Amino acid sequence: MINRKFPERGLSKEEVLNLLLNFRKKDFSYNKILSSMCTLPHEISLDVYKIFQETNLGDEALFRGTKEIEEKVVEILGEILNAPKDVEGFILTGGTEANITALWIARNMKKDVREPEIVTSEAAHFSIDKACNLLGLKVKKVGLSEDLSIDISEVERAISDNTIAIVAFAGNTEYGGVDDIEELGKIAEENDIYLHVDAAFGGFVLPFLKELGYRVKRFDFSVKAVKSITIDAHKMGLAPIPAGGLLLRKGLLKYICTYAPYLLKKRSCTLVGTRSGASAAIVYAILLTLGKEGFKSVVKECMRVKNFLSREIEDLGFKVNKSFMNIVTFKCDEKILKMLQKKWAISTTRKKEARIVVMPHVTMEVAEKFINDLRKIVKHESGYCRG
Ligand code: 0PR
Repeated sequence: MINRKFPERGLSKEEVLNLLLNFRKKDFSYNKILSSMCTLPHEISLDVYKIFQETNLGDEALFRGTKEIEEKVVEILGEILNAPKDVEGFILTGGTEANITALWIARNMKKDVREPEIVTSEAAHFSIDKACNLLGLKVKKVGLSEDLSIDISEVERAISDNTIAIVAFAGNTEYGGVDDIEELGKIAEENDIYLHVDAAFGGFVLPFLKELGYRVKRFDFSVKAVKSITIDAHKMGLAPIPAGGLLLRKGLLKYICTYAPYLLKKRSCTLVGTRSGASAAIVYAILLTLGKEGFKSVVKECMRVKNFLSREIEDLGFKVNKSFMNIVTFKCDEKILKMLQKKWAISTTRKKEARIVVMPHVTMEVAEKFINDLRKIVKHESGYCRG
C-alpha cells in the first residue's frame, strides 16, 4: 500500500491548523534567536496582508493602486537614502534578488567586457557569489581594515580593465562594518565602474543612527557615484518576509527590462514575474505607522542592548570586536559556544567568533537571560582559555 500524503477528501480547518501547529512547535521562537537578521514583524502587517494578499505587482496594469503604493515606498526610501527625486525601485523578495538585479544591470551596461569581474570585500554576503555565478562574473575579494570595512588600497590594486562593478557594504553581515563609500565612489568614477551599495541590513539602521548623533560615514545617494542600493525591509524595517528593497538611479532599468507580450504593460523590469503587492503595502504601512521617530527609537533600543551585551561579555573576560552597528562578535572557545547553542540560536563568523545580531526581538530582558547563562557557563568552565 502506498502511503499517500495528498488526502482524497479535504480535512477540516481545525485539523489542518493543528497539523501545522505541530510542525511550527519544532521551530525556534524569536526570544531564543540571536543569529537572525529578521525579526517579529510589526503588528499592522497582518491587517494589511488581509487587504492585499491577492495583489500582484508582476502585472502592475491590473493593480494600479498597489503600484502607486510601491512608488510611495520608493519615495520614502529615497528620502531615507538621500535621493528624494532621483530614484526608482522595487520591493523585491529580499537582498539576494536586489543584489542580483543590480549586478545584472552592471553587467549589461558593459557587454563589451569579455571577462567581466567585480571587486568586493571578503565580508561580502554570499548573495554576491550567487549573483556572480549566475551572471558569469568573476569575484575578486579583498581584505578588511581594522574597522571591519573594505581595505581601500587593496581595492585600488584589484581594479583592472575587466572590472565592471564594485559592491560595497553599509553594514556587512558578519560584523556590521561600513565601507568607505566616498572613497570607493572616487575609484568608481575614475575607472568608470558601477558602484552598488548593499545596505540590506544597514539601510534601516545607519540613517537613524545619524539622526541619533552617531558619526555615520556617507554611504547613500549623497555619494554621486552610487548607482544602486539594496535596503531590506524584512530585516531592520520590521516587515514580514518577503520584503527586500532595491533603489536605483533613474535610467538604469532599461538595461534589464524585458518585453512581456502577454501583459497589458508589455514590459517586465524585475527578475521575479509574479510578485507580492502585499509586501509593498505592508512596508508602506510600517513606514507611516512608525515614522522617523519610531524607527529612531527602535534603533536606539537595539544599540542600548548591544552596548549592554558588549560590556557584560567583556566583563566576563571575552574579547569583543569593536562594532559600529547592532552586531556583537566575540572570541569564544568552542566548548562554551556549544553549551550556549544548546539553548540559544547563536551563530559564528568565518573566524569562528560568536556572533549576536541585536534585532528588536533581542530585548534587554532576553539579553539579561543570555548573559546569566553565559556567566553560569563561564563559572562552570573557568579554566578554559579565552580571549
Ligand atoms: N546582503 C546582506 C548584507 C545580508 O546580510 C543579506 C542576508 C543579504 C544581502 C541577502 O538577503 P536575503 O536573505 O533577504 O536575500 N543576511 C542574513 C544572513 O545571511 C539573512 C538571514 C536572515 C540569515 C535570517 C539567517 C536568518 O535566520 O545572515
